[in-house]
Amino acid sequence: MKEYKNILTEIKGRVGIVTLNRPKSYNALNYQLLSELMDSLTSFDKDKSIGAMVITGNEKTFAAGADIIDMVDASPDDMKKSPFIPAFDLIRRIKKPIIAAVSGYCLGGGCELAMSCDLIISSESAVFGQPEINLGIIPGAGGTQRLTRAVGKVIAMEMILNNRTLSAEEAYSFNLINKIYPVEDYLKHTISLAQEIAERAPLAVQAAKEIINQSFDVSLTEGLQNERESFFNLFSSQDQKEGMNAFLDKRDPSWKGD
Ligand code: DAK
Repeated sequence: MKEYKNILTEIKGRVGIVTLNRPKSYNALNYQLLSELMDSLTSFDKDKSIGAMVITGNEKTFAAGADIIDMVDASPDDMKKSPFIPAFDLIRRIKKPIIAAVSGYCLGGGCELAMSCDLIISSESAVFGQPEINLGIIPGAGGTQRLTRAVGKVIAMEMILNNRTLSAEEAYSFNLINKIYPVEDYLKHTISLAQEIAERAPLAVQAAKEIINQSFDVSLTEGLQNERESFFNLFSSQDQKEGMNAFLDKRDPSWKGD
């Protein structure tokens, strides 16, 4: 396994796990961390033995946002060249499901990173927020869009205009996250969920992820068309034959991912 400076990587069963690892700066997303994150997600996505990924931090912090030291003297042109842009674009192209396992601070770019994942599992101590207004900026990696789609306009307005933070309970009640567990075992539960998904038919899982995520971008008519095409395509896979034959034979399917 490759050695990185700002993240740790690990494979458990069919799950690739990335742990953000700059605890002294509350996992602030500096440029090197982002490039390591891109590298690790890309290699997990290419690895056929992996079916799903988890991005996590530590119990105190998922990530407190972009590293403010990297941005303090930046010009608009500097920001246009920021690795935030390729990193967040790359996460959108990852084919396998990614689950964010969040505990403690999940702020700014950290909250945007969690929202770029496909599911979010949180510990009871999680705090979600978009505090960029305190720095004289707005969210720039999807916060205004993904947060609004998840929690609705009025809560997003309060969070982004006035730095309202959400507890785990509130985030759950506003549909921002999937589940809450005690701090001691939120990560264990996240990895189990990722493993369950990773053991399912890989092509169908990836097709479902793609079409659900596309639904935020397209009209209902286009989305239904995309769904239908993807559905038809799966009938050219061996896994579809295997899944249906296994059902009829009353046995467990054995997925090949082709
Ligand atoms: N950046 C750099 N350092 C940070 C940091 C951050 N985001 N967050 C925390 N730290 C550092 C602190 O400076 C401190 O460092 P030392 O003084 O020990 O050297 C250390 O972590 C501990 O922090 P505190 O002393 O402040 O600890 P507290 O427990 O009192 O408070 C806190 C914890 C997380 C509530 C607080 O540190 C905090 O408010 N942090 C900043 C949160 C924030 O404002 N986040 C938003 C950042 S802006 C882009 C798209 C998006 C973005 C960027 C580019 N493009 C499209 C190009 C995203 C922007 C953002 O995320």
